[in-house]
Amino acid sequence: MTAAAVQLDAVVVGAGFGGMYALHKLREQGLRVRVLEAGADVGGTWYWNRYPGARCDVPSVEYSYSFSKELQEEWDWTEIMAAQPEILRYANHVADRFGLRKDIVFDTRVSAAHYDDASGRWQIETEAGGSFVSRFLLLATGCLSEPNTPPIEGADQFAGPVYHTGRWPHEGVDFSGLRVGIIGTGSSGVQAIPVIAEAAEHLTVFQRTPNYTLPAGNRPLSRDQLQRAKARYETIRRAERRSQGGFIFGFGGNAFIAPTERLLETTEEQREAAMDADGFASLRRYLDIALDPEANELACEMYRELVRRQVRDPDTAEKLSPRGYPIGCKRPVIDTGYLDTFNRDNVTLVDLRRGGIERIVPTGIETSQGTFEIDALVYATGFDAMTGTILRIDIRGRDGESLREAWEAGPCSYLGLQVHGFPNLFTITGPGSPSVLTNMIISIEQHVDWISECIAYMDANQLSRVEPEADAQRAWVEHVNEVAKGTMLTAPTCQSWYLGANIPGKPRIFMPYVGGVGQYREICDDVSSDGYRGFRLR
Ligand code: N01
Repeated sequence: MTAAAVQLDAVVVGAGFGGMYALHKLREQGLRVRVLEAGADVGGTWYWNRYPGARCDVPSVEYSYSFSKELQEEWDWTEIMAAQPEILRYANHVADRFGLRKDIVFDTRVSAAHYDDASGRWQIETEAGGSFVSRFLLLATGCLSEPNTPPIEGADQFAGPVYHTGRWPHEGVDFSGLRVGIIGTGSSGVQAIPVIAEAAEHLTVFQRTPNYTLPAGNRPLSRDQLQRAKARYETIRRAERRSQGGFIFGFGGNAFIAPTERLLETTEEQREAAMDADGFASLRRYLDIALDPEANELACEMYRELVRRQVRDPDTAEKLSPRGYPIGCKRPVIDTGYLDTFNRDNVTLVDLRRGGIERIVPTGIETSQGTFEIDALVYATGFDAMTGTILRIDIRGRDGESLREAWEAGPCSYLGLQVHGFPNLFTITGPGSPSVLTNMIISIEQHVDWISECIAYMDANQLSRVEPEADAQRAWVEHVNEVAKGTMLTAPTCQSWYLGANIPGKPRIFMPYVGGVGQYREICDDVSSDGYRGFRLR
């Protein structure tokens, strides 16, 4: 350790919504805090993901901080689900309003964090050679922040510009007059494709797995809707905190239909009538799609029928039809005009199930179906989710054990908050917590509040170290697996990033906690009010 190391109570890694709130909360508690952020400014996911069409899929009245009534009152969202620039403006407003920037070190990537048991301190190093010493280390590194670029032969030979949706240039990209190729049709691809298709001369979409995507139903948020939501904010927030997903769609609009019917109890005529009346949104009506494989398969068939109705060319419709995995096994995808994009003359869909990518050449992409010439290439190929960014840091715990070793067979934690062997290290929305299955901001606030209360309890009781017991951690991991079992999320045919299945060699473990925001909060509160049951406090 160099003499110049900055001495702190807490180091927070990441200045997205998690890190910003952690800084505010812990600073208010009187702690000396520093946030270390790899980017040049705040916003996390909304700082990096500036690709065309990027937008939230949770209503912004709900996907926003609830910790400050004044903040809630003064910020006016303009659309039901805000686009990336508006969310980034909001993040900047929060940083200014609460004076956060003075304690954030930007353009600083953490390379290592080693725990010294003798002093009870974390020693944190940055890639640029900076050193920090801190009692607590909070990883607010985001669940989807380590971009995945698949290794494709010849990729470095491509002559034109190459982009990744998760690292989009801040000055934007002008695709006019260009033949663009895009690989990937997850949430990012599905949002970007319609917008790029409008700008480019030609767009070729390389699709490995078609997705079940439902219309976003986004629209401007009227003054009246906003005022009604603001008037009900307390009720909305209380309901979110008790809910399954951390949202209730309580913004005064009606874009979302609450499921109340059973698909298996409908007749063919009723299903036809539902599809005629509501199109894809009709699939939101049925409760049993998420629960019953037979209902799910029927819903998949309805989905394919709706694709055939929407997409003019029958072969393209067939290519866009998902098969062999259930609706609900992957993160739900919502779109604005996605399927209609494939009715455009300047869009070609390459179904990689009929022959995969063989290599990238300077002028395009070679597949076993032929070569597709392109001038610019976009990877919409997702992330090494939930663990990628954490494990990129060389983290070593009490006995010098590395977190990479501890998580070799998949991430283990107690409550998704702490890892045995790594005292005073907290993960904000880490694996084993509801995180990505929920409204992230509600889950972030719950984690930060719990961690700050734990630190306050330690300070009040002159305790210096907190760490989960091995048994408590084992029991929690079993519980996380148990509740995920039998859901569509862990169906044997499911290949999702929730399971790590998108990264070759990553252990297949279901990472988030399915129990829901309300139940999870009760468990965490019960643990803390029971003297931090399962944690060893020294
Ligand atoms: O990433 P993904 P994403 N050759 O992993 C394909 C959040 N998010 O960035 O399915 C060819 O979902 C891959 O194909 P396959 C949200 O939580 C939210 O789109 O593996 N293709 C897939 O089509 C989301 O779930 C919002 O067969 C390859 C795509 O790339 C998460 O971020 C918006 C390939 C990756 O899809 C990730 O979404 C955007 C290869 N070698 C993102 N490798 C909203 O709030 C991968 N693919 C709306």
